[in-house]
Amino acid sequence: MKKDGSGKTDLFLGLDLSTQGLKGTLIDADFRVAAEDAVSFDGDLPEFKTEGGVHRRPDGLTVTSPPLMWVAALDLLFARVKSGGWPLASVAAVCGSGQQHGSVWLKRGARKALAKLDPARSLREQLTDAFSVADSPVWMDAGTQKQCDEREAALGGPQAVADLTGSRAYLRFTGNQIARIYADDPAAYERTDRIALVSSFAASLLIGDYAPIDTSDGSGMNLMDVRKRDWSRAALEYTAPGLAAKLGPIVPGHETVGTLHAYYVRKYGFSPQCPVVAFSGDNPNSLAGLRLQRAGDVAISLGTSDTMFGYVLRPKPSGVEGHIFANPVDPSAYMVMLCRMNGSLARERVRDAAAAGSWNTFSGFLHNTPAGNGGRMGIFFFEPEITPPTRNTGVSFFDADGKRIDTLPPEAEVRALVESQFISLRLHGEGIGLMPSAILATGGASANREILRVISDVFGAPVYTGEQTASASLGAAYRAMHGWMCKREGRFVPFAEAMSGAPPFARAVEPDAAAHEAYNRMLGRFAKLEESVAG
Ligand code: ADP
Ligand code: XUL
Repeated sequence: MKKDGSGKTDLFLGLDLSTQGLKGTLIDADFRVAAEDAVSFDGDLPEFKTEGGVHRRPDGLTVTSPPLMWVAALDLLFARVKSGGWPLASVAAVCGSGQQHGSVWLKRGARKALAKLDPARSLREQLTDAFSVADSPVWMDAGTQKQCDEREAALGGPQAVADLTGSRAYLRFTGNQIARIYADDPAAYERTDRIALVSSFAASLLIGDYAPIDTSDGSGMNLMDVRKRDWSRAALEYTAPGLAAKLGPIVPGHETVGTLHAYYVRKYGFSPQCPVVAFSGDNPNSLAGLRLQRAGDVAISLGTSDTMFGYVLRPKPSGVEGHIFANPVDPSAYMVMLCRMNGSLARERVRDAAAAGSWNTFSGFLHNTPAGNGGRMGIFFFEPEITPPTRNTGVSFFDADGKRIDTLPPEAEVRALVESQFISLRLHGEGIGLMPSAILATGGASANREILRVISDVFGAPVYTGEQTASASLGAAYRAMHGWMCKREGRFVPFAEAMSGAPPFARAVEPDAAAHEAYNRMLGRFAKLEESVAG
């Protein structure tokens, strides 16, 4: 899959419309990153007066972004990369990513405006009047508690909502945001012709028509039947009248949704007939970016918070925690995701308190203490935790008999922290069907081999590393390549096959059988202690 037949090298473009900016990543057919560039909303488009890409209302709950800013960013990025010499005529396919859950409200007439985009004028000029809601709610918005409670009550409780849609009702999930806008401003809802996600909106700009939502990003709405991968009539009913028509169709992530509008061909020099593959959410794109490709492949991103997500065939939706999404690269699989708040920031706090602020000392303590910590355990909720959900904060230590104790020696405290983080991830992951057979570690703390060793032993799985971080724009570029292959071959090409030429990840740590056994024996006791602290 090197050449496109015309002798030109095929390039694949991934875009990422995130909270703070718009990024583009161009890769070649050998999976090498050929170029990257980005636009920052605050810095490059100051007239929209965003902070971190958003507007926060004084109520402390409502967080929005102007969709016209996203429109302006697209022209700005393309103008920049064109003048930077990117060979846009060699782009074989485009795909993209959007922050999850945010919605874009297009009013009647928008479809026509998209269709007749004129390269002599800017996108922004031509789409100023396209929106029925000028400020789009984004994923940080938390003003929908009432709608979430109503949804769960109407559909039979949190577990029933999770069984149906993949997640219990969450404040940021789009269906609850839609219900709120309908309640607050029914006239705006009435004026609306199409409600897009940030991802499908960006794709719509590119094809000059309404692009369908993909099933993976569509899973972040509390509106889709996650097993049937189609809108749930019951879930739509409790949201707003006539919603199905406003949402339009839903398609699997590998499908092509159209070709680039002539606007981009004439203005920026893209080749005519360049296919646009369905855009998806940033987390689904990160799964593709890390090339998870078979059931049991799991990524653990050790950033500010720790996120674990994986490629799963048999998920177990939870009414308490975690998310089940349709898998963006496999129409018969799922993506399961969990987030722990107390990740790197907790490790830094214990490093500072117990290891004199040194990662070296911290790692040395891990190296010199036994797996299982002689039965001593700690539960560390410096911040209210998401998994398990709790508002209780504080640190609790326990001796080998499960009795509370005030302190642990520094080296045991470091071990107690790291073991608790990953035993907890394993427990809660198993609860929703995440059982890793191979783990790809990314993010800042994946540089720490002693932490990787604990992860490998807790899960009993090898840990791989790569230079790659969980990058949504790179994932979008891979998905552009995948979708392009599916279209070219007229069949569903397994993602593993599409990615077979990519450089392998390095196998960093093998699990130790005895250590893994020690952790297996700790699980039950840990679960009880964690529950007693979380309440
Ligand atoms: P984010 O993308 O969430 O900002 P990163 O993935 O860049 O986070 O990770 C940054 C974190 O990595 C820092 O907060 C730091 O705690 C952690 N980190 C960096 N080096 C090490 C190390 N050697 N051992 C453990 N943690 C580390
Ligand atoms: C995921 C979520 C965030 C946004 C960020 O559920 O809300 O990760 O997708 O862009």
